[in-house]
Amino acid sequence: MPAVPPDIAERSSTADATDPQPAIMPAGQPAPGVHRQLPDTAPVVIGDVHGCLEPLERLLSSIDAATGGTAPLWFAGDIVNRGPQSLATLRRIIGFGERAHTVLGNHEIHLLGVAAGLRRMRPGDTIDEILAAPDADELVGWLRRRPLALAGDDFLLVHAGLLPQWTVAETLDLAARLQAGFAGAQWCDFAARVMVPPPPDWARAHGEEAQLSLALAALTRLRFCSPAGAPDWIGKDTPGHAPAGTVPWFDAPERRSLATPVVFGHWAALGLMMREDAICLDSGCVWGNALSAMQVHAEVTRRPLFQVKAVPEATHSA
Ligand SMILES: [Mn+2]
Repeated sequence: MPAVPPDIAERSSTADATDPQPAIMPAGQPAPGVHRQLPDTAPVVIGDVHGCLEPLERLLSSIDAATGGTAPLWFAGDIVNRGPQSLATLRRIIGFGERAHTVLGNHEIHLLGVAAGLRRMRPGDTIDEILAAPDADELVGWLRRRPLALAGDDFLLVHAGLLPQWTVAETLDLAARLQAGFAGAQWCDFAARVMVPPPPDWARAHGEEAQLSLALAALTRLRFCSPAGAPDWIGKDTPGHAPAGTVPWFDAPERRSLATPVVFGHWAALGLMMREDAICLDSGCVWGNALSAMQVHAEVTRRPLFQVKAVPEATHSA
């Protein structure tokens, strides 16, 4: 297991990403001249939950208290597996209906692979309760219809990363083709064609299946790549321990998506990272650190951060 830094910032409820002052107006104190707050429709993006339902409930309470309970909830993927309550977490998120959206993470793709008979369960997997549920077909059906990328008003959400050659529009097109394949009636055949070792880089991805296999891998697993965009699929550590000849994907020179902020998870060793062009929200809840979320307004100075510890304070001592 890679070392996950324990130095997650201690934040009990909310704080602004860039301003030391809290971004949330105190309850009952509207700004002068404002009689009724309009609903805030900027999505709150939630990092990798991994079946950690109890911290998710505390985080949702904090989000709802600050935003009025109607803000769209966008999950960064890896909502299931590794943690203690994969099935209940999945049901909770499905239960939000149109309010919640999630992109697929590598753990959802793994689950789909197991469901399709392409993958075996691995040690530490906690997805068996989903596949054994009486309504497993419906649960798997819901998952395989989810997107691999979501466009906000002024940002893009993916689970892991983008290759430097992709524009945001090209990324959304690749993600839509993958989603259509997994949603289709022949989805097991489609999964067998794209859940394969991908070509080594985009320049050598010739043809539909080569492109989609590399797109699936990058969108759900990318961390490091060469400056020219050849992914390294092994390194999981911090950027300071990048495999030789690689950089974090978001630091690749001439990245064509640079003008649009990309929000992602997947990289627990990187942890919470808030830059204008790249925002990582995987703060390692399933490893005992914290669960993070950010309401992503277009304005950089209006992106409140929500964070709860994996274990509640009261039971943390002793
Ligand atoms: Mn992941």
